[in-house]
Amino acid sequence: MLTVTTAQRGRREAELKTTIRHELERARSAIESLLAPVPDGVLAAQVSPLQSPLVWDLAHIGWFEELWLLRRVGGRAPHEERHDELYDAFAHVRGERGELPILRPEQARAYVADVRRAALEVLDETPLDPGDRLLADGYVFGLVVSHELQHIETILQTLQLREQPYPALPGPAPVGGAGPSDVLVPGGSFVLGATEERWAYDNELDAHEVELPAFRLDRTPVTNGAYLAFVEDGGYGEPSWWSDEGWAWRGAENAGHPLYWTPGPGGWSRRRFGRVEPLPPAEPVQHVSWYEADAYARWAGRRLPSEAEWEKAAKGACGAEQLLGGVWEWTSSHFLPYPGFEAFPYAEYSEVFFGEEYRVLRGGSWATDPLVARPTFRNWDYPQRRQIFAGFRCASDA
Ligand code: AVJ
Ligand code: FE
Repeated sequence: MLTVTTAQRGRREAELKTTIRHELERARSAIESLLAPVPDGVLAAQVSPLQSPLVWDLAHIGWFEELWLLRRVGGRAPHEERHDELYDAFAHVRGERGELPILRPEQARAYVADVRRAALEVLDETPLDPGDRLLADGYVFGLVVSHELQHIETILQTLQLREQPYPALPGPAPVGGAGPSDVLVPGGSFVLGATEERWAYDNELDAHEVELPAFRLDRTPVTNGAYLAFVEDGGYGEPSWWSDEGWAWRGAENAGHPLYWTPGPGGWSRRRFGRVEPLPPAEPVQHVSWYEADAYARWAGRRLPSEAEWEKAAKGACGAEQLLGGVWEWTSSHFLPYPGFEAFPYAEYSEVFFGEEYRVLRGGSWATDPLVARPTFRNWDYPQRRQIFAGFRCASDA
């Protein structure tokens, strides 16, 4: 029989709702365990102009869930009108949020718990109508899960900026194993973009064929040890390795090494979650700007891969390793729409950021949840940003 019976449809929907409940709970316990060791005074503090106070992230997660699940799907009234202004990321820049009349930690915890209780009621009550794009495959619930998971990383960036010790955390796996320094990715076409991912973001669509000439790609991300050779070779003092913009950035920042590194008589050290430790040479380099990645590549006689090259390598068996879940990898690409792009379900996720101001990062870091760190996921940031868990690998024409 070719038709799907009502009973089969009902069972599939029940399974999907179980998955959604589980993912919502998984995201929330990750957020709660990250924030648990942080005193309320620190939660409310503006740690850096680059980041929101941690308690803003928490309430913003709840506000986003309220907006999409309670109000949009459930048709419920706003919890508090003023939250729309306080927790909309476009209303105030991150560096100003500590000055706003935002919820105090205990209020924020109560707010997100209230929203979650109501969101689970909405999930129970709402048929996941396959004819409604927002509800088909539980898309809007997936959006809320993905959003919360992405804020795990924002919170970790803030905790890394602090000088006070935070409980030990895993990091990117060291680069090891025998193998060539780079691999050949044969020329030919492949499909760029999401085809199977049910909760793909609009910017991963439309999937389309892309033809690429053969290229070479580093087998692994650039390590601290390899990057140190650039530093010690005087790479930060040689303008010919840098783009004009990169050289201007380097001068304005007076940058001489990645963020969190310190030179010392006994060698280089780095600060990680409030602890200063010897620089681990085999670990992928992190906390470099796009400008630094670009300069290193020029010094090494290479270039950065485009995002299409990166995704082709990540989707095929070319022998490249540690592409997912180690460090975000800067690419040479600006953040631009794929052909046929349509903002869904809102322009403020991707569309308003398209343009030449941003560079695309791929792969996800050790701080990125595996649901997000997928081969098609596109992250973007300003080329000067260094607080993100970003490194890179190099490429060259074959
Ligand atoms: C995809 C990481 C660029 O932090 O601005 C979080 C993720 N969007 N809340 C960002 C996001 C809305 C986004 N990045
Ligand atoms: Fe957000």
